[in-house]
Amino acid sequence: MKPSDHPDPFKQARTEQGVSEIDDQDDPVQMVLRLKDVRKCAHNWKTYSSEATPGRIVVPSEVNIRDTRQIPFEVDPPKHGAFRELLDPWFKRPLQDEYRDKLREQISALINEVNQRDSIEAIYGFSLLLQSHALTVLMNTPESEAETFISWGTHVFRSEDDPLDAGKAQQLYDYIDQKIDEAEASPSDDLFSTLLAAEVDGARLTREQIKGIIILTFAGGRDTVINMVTNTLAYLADHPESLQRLRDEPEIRTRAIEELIRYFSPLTHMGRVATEDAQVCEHAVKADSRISLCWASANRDETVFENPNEVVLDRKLNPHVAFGFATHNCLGATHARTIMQVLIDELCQQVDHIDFLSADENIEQWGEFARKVGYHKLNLAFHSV
Ligand code: EMZ
Repeated sequence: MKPSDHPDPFKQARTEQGVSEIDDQDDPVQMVLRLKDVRKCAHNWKTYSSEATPGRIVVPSEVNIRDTRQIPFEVDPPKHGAFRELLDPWFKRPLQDEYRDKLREQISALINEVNQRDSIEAIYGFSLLLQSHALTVLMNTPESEAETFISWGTHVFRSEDDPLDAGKAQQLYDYIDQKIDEAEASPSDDLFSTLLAAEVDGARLTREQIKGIIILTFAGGRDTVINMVTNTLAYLADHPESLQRLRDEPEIRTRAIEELIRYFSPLTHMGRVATEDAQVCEHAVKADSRISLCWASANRDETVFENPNEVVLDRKLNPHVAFGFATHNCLGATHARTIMQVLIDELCQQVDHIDFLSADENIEQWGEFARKVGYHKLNLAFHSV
């Protein structure tokens, strides 16, 4: 085992049963573990709904810290489609040169800075900064807002000793309320103002709907992007030959990024609520009970991926589901992929190698499964080319 490895805790349960039940705040969840079943259930939104009580499809459930429905994430078709139509153009802006150039400027400056230091703690000294600055580009708000985002830490609903921190959540809700007020008073071209002016099915969005979209924008891509970036740095530190290969063979970078996303699967799983009695892998799923689509397990499914527990940088067939699948595939995926492209390009250009100094792993516990999702601390030393 190398320090940057992420073992697969689901193998036995996936191959033997295909599902495994865990408890979550006395509201059990049947985890679906095989790729084929995960895709089937994700596709079947009529039986496995996302439109339950707000927060209930998230595992751990957020019903106790959130009343606002996140949009489009907690809305089913056909309404879901109308919201996606409104939001897709905004969330596809990362494909524009100007957007990419802004990210490049931010990420290049950050790498240049860490290159000068003897060592850094990568989460608070790199990934959190990168995610927060990039978020200002996604929201089209002044870059100075990043300071506020940084002050919230790595998860908007979780703090170090509390996996569901109501006080912390309130901070985010207050910020959003204040920004909507400001946008009402003096509109700009940021996401708040754009949503205030937008219509869905011929009607203006309600304030609650705008909040639901913005909360998702803040919460959905927070710890996931931070873990993705941190895990990538740890991997490249541990595998200098891979950094060299990415430098020498730029044509494999797109594949390499998908492979890293598959391997790290920053979001372990996402829930659904059954609307009727159903069955997964011969296990009964009762109406109104929860299942989870375990992207992390599906992405190591040995019946689909050859050498699933290895990072194969130029993996050719890679039908991973790290960004979800079907109706609810990730709205922020283009932003996340663009961050990864710019990050890899800039690392190849500016960094000769990275020393892995020490790490404190972040292990999630889901019932019997202990899954490494990233790090609490990761100390690295960057060496410029
Ligand atoms: C929800 C979720 C979305 C949830 C795609 O994932 O991300 C989680 O980190 C949040 O806690 O509220 O936004």
